[in-house]
Amino acid sequence: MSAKVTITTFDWVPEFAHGYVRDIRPRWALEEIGRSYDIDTVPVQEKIPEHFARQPFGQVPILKDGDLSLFESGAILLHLAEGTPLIPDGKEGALARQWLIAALNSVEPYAMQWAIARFFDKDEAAAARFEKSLRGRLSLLQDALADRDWLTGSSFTVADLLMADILRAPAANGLLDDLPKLAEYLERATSRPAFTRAMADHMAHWHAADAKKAAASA
Ligand SMILES: N[C@@H](CCC(=O)N[C@@H](CS)C(=O)NCC(=O)O)C(=O)O
Repeated sequence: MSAKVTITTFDWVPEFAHGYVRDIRPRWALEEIGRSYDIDTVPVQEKIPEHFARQPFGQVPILKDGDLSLFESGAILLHLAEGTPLIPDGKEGALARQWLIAALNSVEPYAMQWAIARFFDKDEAAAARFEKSLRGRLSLLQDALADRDWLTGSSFTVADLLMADILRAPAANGLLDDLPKLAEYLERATSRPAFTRAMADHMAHWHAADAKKAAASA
């Protein structure tokens, strides 16, 4: 029986970030493997030294597992998934690690530069340029997936969890509309009960944070 772990996330984020803060990744993984967890928070508005001591860039998520404190959602996912069906044995496990790194290194940067230009900088010309390169990446990803259900073959792995999470924002903005196989892949991943539970808890956290903020300023 594994010990309970703690995910650290922010104490509040603006509404546009609800659903997308990366604590959803360890939440989802923990739901998949049936491990319970606690949530604690760090202040988002005035970041504290204790936060930077655990996450040098002042970001979330951070995981605490016994006396181990880990940052980087990819490293956290690998840590949680090792020894569970999220990383199968042998060759398929190597492929799962490969695809997890591909998600982080070969897909997420394209999604991030598009999201930053479009939603943070509101720079339409840059957003259009980055959207074009993101669409190119997504199309290649769909080709690579071919007719498989999951990236490594027939079983859902930690790589699918991460890749699907990265695809959610582009999909919500229509970028998968002309990529039906990738859209079906995302739907397959996010219709898993573990994702539904993780997302419900993630959203409940932000709604409680909003209510607390409103009460404090009343
Ligand atoms: N590469 C990091 C990125 C973490 C990240 O961007 N976290 C966002 C929330 S989803 C954050 O903390 N943003 C606040 C900031 O960068 O100051 C990871 O995957 O853990």
